[in-house]
Amino acid sequence: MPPADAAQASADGATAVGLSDDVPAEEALARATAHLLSLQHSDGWWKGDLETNVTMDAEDLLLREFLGIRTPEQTLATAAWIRSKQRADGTWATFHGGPPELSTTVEAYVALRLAGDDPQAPHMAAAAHYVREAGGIAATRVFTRIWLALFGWWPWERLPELPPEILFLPRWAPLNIYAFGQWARQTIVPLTVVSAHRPVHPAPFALTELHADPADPYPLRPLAPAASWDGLFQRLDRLMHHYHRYAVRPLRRLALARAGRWIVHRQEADGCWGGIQPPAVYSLIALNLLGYRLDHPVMKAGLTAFDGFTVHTEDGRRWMEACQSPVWDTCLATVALRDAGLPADDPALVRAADWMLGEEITTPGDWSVRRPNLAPGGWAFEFHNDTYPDIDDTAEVVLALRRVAHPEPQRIDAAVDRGVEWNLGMQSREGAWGAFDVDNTSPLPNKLPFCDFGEVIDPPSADVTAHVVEMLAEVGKARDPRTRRGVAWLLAQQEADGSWFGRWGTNYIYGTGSVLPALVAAGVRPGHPAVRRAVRWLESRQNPDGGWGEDMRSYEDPATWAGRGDSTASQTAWALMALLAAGEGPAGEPGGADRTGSEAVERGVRWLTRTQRADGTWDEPQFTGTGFPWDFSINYHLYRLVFPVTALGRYVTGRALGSGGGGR
Ligand code: R03
Repeated sequence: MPPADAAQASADGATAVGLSDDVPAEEALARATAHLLSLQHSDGWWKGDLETNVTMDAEDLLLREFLGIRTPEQTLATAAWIRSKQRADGTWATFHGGPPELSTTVEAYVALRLAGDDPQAPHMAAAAHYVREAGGIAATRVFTRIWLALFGWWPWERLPELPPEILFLPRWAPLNIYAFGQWARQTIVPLTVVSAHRPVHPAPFALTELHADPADPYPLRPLAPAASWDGLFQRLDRLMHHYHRYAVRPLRRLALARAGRWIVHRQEADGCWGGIQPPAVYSLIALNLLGYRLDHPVMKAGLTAFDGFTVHTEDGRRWMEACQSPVWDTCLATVALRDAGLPADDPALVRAADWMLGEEITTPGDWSVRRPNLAPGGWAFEFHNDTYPDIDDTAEVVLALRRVAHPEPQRIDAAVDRGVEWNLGMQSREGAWGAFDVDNTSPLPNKLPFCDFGEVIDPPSADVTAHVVEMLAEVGKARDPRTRRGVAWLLAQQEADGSWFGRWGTNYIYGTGSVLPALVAAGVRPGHPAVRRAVRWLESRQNPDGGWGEDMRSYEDPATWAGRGDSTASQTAWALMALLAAGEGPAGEPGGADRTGSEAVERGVRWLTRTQRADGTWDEPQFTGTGFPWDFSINYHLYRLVFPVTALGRYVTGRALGSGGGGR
């Protein structure tokens, strides 16, 4: 254990240094590394469970009910899972310890009724009571009411219109499908088919107990002033409802046929769409309505894909992942293991690199609409999502590949070059990077009454931009004007308190933990005022126990919650990665000669060593991943291990930035 600041830490009494039960960082790192290695699949990849919330499970049962394929076994096992996630007050949340969430609770309740739970049973009555108090079915989000409309529990006429004719809008027109983020685009196209058909599957029971006002169960929402954006789009929506009735039939037929082709064309090799749950479920419903029978190969493959997203627990419960993260987990694990000191030619790392090389996407995708002349060369997050490589995964895979000494280095070099060029080509006009597309910043999609959940556009974010900048710096492009524009954008995005917003991880700790290593890699000196302000912010948010944590509430109420919450392993690691990159850290360690000893780092490291489990990993029930700020949260089960390995590795070896370049 480095002796830095020991006297000071003991003196302030917050944490004593050298407690007898303290495990040295080297030992904690060795255990964590062994555990991480043990999780690698023999094909070379890692994949931690991607845990979200029970809407995934409820919608799985509703989909199967709608298609007529729901089995008693699935229903029993899924209902057991949903019940196990209900809290004492009868509600469900979207993240560990979160507040009751109305739409989630309605969907979970309906699924349990499908499973035969008695509405009079205490757990059901408590849920229904909460739903009525919170405004009833009428107050749920559009997606929830679409699921209810499929069974006649909500009238289609009282849902926002989504005409399939939008597929005819040219690329330059406002609200054309490419103005939406990839996930929204993939979801909206099948939903245009569904809402044009307005199907109603006979309801197996009534849901009157979920109406706030039984006298007016399907209230029209009041119109906003005509002169406001909301008001304008609401009136447009009313117009569209008239159009639904008088839609020119041949035009509609053409639009539906086009939507069908668009969907089928985008089915991935595993049968999924876009790698994520919403497009998959709505595409199956849409294609079914377009006449695809369940034994059609497209439908069969789509249904089989769900089996791959199903997790079975040892006690017989069953739950669904919203998405799968093998590429993301594998590149992060590769970087972590190199940081931990594994040799660049370790067979585990060569296997990982081989697998990542095979995952490179070599065909154009939806991103080509905005960049028709850009050559392919990116990576997606999932096993199969060739239409949608993303910029975040591509940056991290490049960082990972460069750290491996592969027997055929020219294959690595060529893949790295293509990844770098693809990411450079995907830079948005403001100099930063979004996740899937270039310049996906139109404000209009957000104004649609349909879009009341999550994000629907994909503007540049600080975390993705930081990962790209770090990667570009490591491949020797720190002085490239495109990298410099990214750096300038990041500096301009810093919050007044010194932190950065986290779009895909929670929240300011993730943003700051992504940006500081990138800035320093790109040549911003640790003494730069922006770096100093960020360091002070991190130090001010360190918990008395030495760790860092940030609750999802920081998205709703940053004034109270930014950088605050129970300490977690992943967030403590992000803070440490930032501080180490900024030159804070163990004094007198190899490579750390110019560092000042940092008490914050010592205390953070001790939080990790003290809370580590005997098997080398950490417990982390808290959700620290972000799908959509506040609306959709993720517990990435590998985060609790992979980020502490990186942080401890960089601490122990004294390498602030994992220094890429592998063994070559
Ligand atoms: C960590 C960085 C890598 N990152 C990709 C991360 C992907 C995370 C999983 C995304 O899963 C989704 C779940 C979703 N739900 N609902 C939607 C959705 C999208 C993605 C959704 C919401 C609104 C519309 C359409 C779909 Br409109 C549950 C870059």
